[in-house]
Order: sequence, then C-alpha cells, then structure tokens
Amino acid sequence: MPYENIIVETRGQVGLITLNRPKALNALCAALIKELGQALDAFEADGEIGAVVLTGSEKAFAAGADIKEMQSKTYMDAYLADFITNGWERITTCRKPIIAAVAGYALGGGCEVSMMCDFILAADNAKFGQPEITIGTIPGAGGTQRLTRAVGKAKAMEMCLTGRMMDAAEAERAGLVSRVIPAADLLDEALKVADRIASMSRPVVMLAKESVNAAFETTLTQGIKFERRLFHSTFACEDQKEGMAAFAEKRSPVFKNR
Ligand code: CO8
Repeated sequence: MPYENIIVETRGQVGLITLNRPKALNALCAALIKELGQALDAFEADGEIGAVVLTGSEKAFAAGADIKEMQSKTYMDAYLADFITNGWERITTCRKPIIAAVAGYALGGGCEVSMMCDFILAADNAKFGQPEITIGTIPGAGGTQRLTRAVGKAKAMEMCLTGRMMDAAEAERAGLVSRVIPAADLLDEALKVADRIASMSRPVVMLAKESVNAAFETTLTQGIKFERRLFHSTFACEDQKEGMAAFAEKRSPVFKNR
C-alpha cells in the first residue's frame, strides 16, 4: 500500500513504522493518523510479525497534532468527526506490542502517541511535553490521563499548565520511558528489543501485555485475580509446555505460537 506520511518496512519478524513528514516535524495530520492505522491493521494481520517499532526522525518523533490543520475547526467539526477517538485509538487496540522509539521532540499529540505505545525507548536528545496550553487548548489524546499515571500529579500538572518540556534523563527518572539510549543507537536497540519480544510465544506475549494493561483499569485485587486467570490459561498453551521442557532439558525453546 502506498503511504505518503509514513514509511512502512519489515525487519525480519518486526514491523517498523517511521513517521515521515520532515518539513512539519512529523506533525500528526489526519492523513498520517489514517495511514498509521492502516499500517497497524496490516501488521496485526500479518502472522510473520511479532512486534512493531514506531519511530520518527532524529529531530522529532512528532511535534504534535497538526496545528495548521486544526486551527479553524469548530466545535461541531470536532464533535461530528469524533476528532481524536477516530483513528488515534487504533494504537491502543493493537494486540501486538508496539515500542515507541523516540528521538527529538515528542510534543502534544506526539507525546500522547508515544504514551499509547506499550513502552518508550528514548534517545538522549528526546524531549517530552504537553505544550497545548501555550496555544490555547489542552491535551486531547490522553495527555492529562496517561502522563499523570506515568509520572504522577506534580510533574504532569506542571507540564500541562506551563508547557515545560522534560528531557530524556528526567523522563527516565520519572518513569515515563523505560530506558535512554544514545541517539545514534536508538533504532538498532529498539529493533533488537522488538525482535526479542517477537521471538517469544506470540499468544503468551499478548496475554502479558493484556495483563499489564489491566493494572491501569482495575483495583489491585481485581487485577491480581485477572492476572491469575491469564496465568492459569498459559498452561493450556503448547508453548508453555515447550518453554518449561526446554528449560529442564537445558536447550532453547522452539515456540509454535500456539
Ligand atoms: N503542527 C503543524 N506544523 C508544525 C508543528 C505542529 N504541531 N510543529 C512544527 N510544525 C512546523 C512549523 O510550522 C514549521 O513549518 P514551516 O517551516 O512551514 O514554518 C516546521 O514544522 C518546523 O518547525 P519550527 O520552525 O517551529 O522548528 P523549530 O526547531 O524552531 O521548533 C518546535 C521546534 C519547538 C517543536 C516548534 O515547532 C513547536 O513549538 N511546534 C509546536 C509544538 C506544539 O505546540 N505541539 C502541540 C500541538 S497541539 C496537540 O498536539 C494537541 C493534541 C491533541 C490531539 C489532537 C488530535 C488531532
């Protein structure tokens, strides 16, 4: 499928999506979001793909929703088109793991998209922020909710009220990103991590992702019960038998994704 705003490649069992509007610092226009959804649909349906990496350029992961496209919208335009829900949420419904490999600016909708992914690997030049307040609006794709859950009220409130950006080191200290990597190595490392995930049992990876995500939607007691049920269900997987047999026999497992 020809894409105009993203580059879609496969690297072995990893799907790689690169946001590609360099002149606009990868601003997230509607066409880009539509293409991103289509690329995720294709990777989700592709049995060869076990994980996805979403990245941008060295200067910008994405500098936000496209301000020029948004500026003249009316309330009715936004409401009737279900602006945000429509398209963006596809990232959060993907059952395969998505790693955000973030270099440069991840601002506004860019920060929100990175937080919709399963985890963020940050280049040492990454900058995260929710600067919507500086242009007279507020985050609209989960920024006030996911950032607050990731870094706590104090930092999220300061960032959303002032537009202050967080650098990579602060983002790692605050728990927004899993690791910081030298910018030149970011993509290789993200692909390596994605390949490792893709080498695990695919259904068991999906169960693990589902269980971690449940932590954000439930009480601890409900979450633990949910985890226990999914844990029990892994014993119905051929891959659990293979994984444990391989350990006992001191060999590498050969997972069949069943
Ligand atoms: N939208 C549209 N164009 C953009 C955006 C953007 N978010 N960000 C940068 N650009 C464009 C610039 O207009 C410029 O284009 P041109 O050359 O035609 O003038 C080009 O990219 C390069 O940008 P700069 O010259 O500004 O580059 P600098 O290195 O000087 O500055 C910054 C980089 C600091 C990142 C600066 O570009 C900036 O502040 N950008 C806007 C950041 C921002 O406010 N983001 C939040 C947007 S609102 C939002 O994301 C709401 C999300 C809610 C969900 C939305 C659903 C659709």
